[in-house]
Amino acid sequence: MTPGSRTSPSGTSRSSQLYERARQIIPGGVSSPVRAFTAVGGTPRFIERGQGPLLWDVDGNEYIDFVMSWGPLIHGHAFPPVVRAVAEAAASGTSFGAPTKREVRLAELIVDAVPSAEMVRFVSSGTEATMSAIRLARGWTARDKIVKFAGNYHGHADSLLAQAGSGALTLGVPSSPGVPAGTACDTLVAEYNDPDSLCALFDKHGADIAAVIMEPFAGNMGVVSPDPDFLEAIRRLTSDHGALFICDEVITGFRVALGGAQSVLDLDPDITTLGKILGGGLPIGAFAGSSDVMRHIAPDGPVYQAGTLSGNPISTAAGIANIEPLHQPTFYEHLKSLTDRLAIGLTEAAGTSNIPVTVNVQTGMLTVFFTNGPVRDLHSARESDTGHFARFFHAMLENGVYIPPSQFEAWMLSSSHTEELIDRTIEAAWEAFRELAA
Ligand code: HOZ
Repeated sequence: MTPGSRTSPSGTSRSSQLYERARQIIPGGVSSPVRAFTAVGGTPRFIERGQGPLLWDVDGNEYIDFVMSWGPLIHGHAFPPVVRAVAEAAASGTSFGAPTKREVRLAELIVDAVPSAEMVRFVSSGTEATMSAIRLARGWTARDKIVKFAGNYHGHADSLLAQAGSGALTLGVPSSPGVPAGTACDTLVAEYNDPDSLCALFDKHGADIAAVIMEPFAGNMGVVSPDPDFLEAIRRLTSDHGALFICDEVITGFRVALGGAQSVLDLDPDITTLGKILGGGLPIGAFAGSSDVMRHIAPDGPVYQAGTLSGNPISTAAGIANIEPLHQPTFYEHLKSLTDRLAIGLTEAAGTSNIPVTVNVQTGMLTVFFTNGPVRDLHSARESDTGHFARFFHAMLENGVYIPPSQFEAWMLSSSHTEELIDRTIEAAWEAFRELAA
């Protein structure tokens, strides 16, 4: 079938059967909540394989993929250098629990690319990266409280699940049961893009705040960009009060630019967290910062952090193979032009339907909000009509385009999305908006 054409010649019966089986033995039938289509209804597609920008489900339906494993696949599915690197690494042993040359190479790639990174510690996921960064900040400052922003998501560690975005927001459990009250009370929440709300927290708790953690371009309440005065306030208030600034670049790292959002926005964080693209689709995370701060981690320093699979040889091999090609001089120019082409096309398609839509875009990522906007924080993101989103999602899926099954996530592009496929996606959106308006 032609990508972007109507799907389901053979329906979704195999996905439905697998979903039924899965739900008997896996909560919600999925290994991560937002995959379950809870917010949009219907049957999650069980995926058989991916190639470049395309996905095939177990019923043989073909999709243009804008989930891209939620971000890691900056070159598309089954990127040959990553596939080769994984095969070669696996053939030499899948894990050693001892240092390897590849860890050193991948750490060097990070230090070269990410402006604020002087030293790096590898972990196995983005959640572990943010969790460890918080512990490091607490150990460094000898303080307990942290500040996060409403609608930002930093993985599912206890201290970070307060007014959290992503699946937590999608499912309406932004502050999860199971987080001890004693932990929750050390997490303070300010409003994104609202320097006054951050200032108020520092006025009251300044001497107890270990760190402020933020998504430099938010991706987990949909794509939202920061105002310059908001960024300036974070750096000024953390510096003035002796707190650390943690920049969570798990999504934006290597996506919006080789040096991440901090290179685009001219930020100078104390700690940066990374994941996703860093592993090319294999599990990995990292946190990085100045040597001073990073040497506070064991065994150089007293803050304990460890992991059997940390710096895993297959993940680091995949990471190197994923990141080295990002140094091509026109890589990000090309990715930006594809993303802008899609954002403009989607905005024009929506314009014909009189359905209020705001498209927020950064290089390699965008979100279509069903509201007049502007969308600049959690409050305005929540103005989006999620009923319209659900209908749009299914119309796109039926037209062979697979986007995140939640209003509050980012569409992810890769260098493998050709202009032709972007234009087919825009055609599918015209059709979807026509259906919505009817
Ligand atoms: N937290 C991811 C989206 N921002 C979702 C991960 C997944 O479901 O795979």
